[in-house]
Amino acid sequence: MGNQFTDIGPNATFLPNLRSSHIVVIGLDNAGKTSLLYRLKLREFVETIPTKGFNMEHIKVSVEHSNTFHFQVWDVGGQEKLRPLWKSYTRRTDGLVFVVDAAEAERMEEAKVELHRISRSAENQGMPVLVLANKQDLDSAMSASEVEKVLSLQEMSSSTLYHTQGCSALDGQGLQLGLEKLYEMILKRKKILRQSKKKK
Ligand code: G3D
Ligand code: MG
Repeated sequence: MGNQFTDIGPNATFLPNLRSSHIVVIGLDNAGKTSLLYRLKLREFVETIPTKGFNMEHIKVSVEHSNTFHFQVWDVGGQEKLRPLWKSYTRRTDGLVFVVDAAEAERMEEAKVELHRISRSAENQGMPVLVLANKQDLDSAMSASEVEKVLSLQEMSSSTLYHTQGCSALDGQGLQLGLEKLYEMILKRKKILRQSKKKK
């Protein structure tokens, strides 16, 4: 597994000539990550490279009117044994998508611990975070604002831009909006970084 990881690490550029954002998709097992990726890929399939232990998937998504942007999406299994790898996956990425099963209140604390662990790690300081409160098609699902509260997103570092979006991988609701918000945050962060560089 170690070799595979370095062979096709997050820096591998499969779409060299395209304007692309590096997005990492993570979350506990059963949150709906794979389902979300499949839902997104219906728009336009680019490439999927399944490997032992994790999937690397590329998708192309339309964001706003005529703009099309390329997302490299990493679907990392949320299983216990893979969690220490999350930090490596999330290095040098533009944005993080954290998927939670909004209908599973019992696992929110577990999800919260993992999300804060990742967002606190030095490499990810300031990386925009889109939380997808998935499975909104279920009556028992917590709303986006309830999820935001229970995950204590306001406790993340003050430099971290975040947004919580309710969605459903089942019917697709909320996905486009969520990605648009993520893209806005990425642009905003790039602008902030440029401005702070100029000041130095
Ligand atoms: P993961 O990749 O994060 O581990 P999966 O999660 O995409 O494999 O999804 C786990 C289970 O949740 C699957 O059910 C899947 O169909 C279901 N699921 C994912 N997204 C949604 C959603 O938006 N609404 C509902 N109702 N179910 C969803 P199974 O039964 O196949 O295990
Ligand atoms: Mg999966």
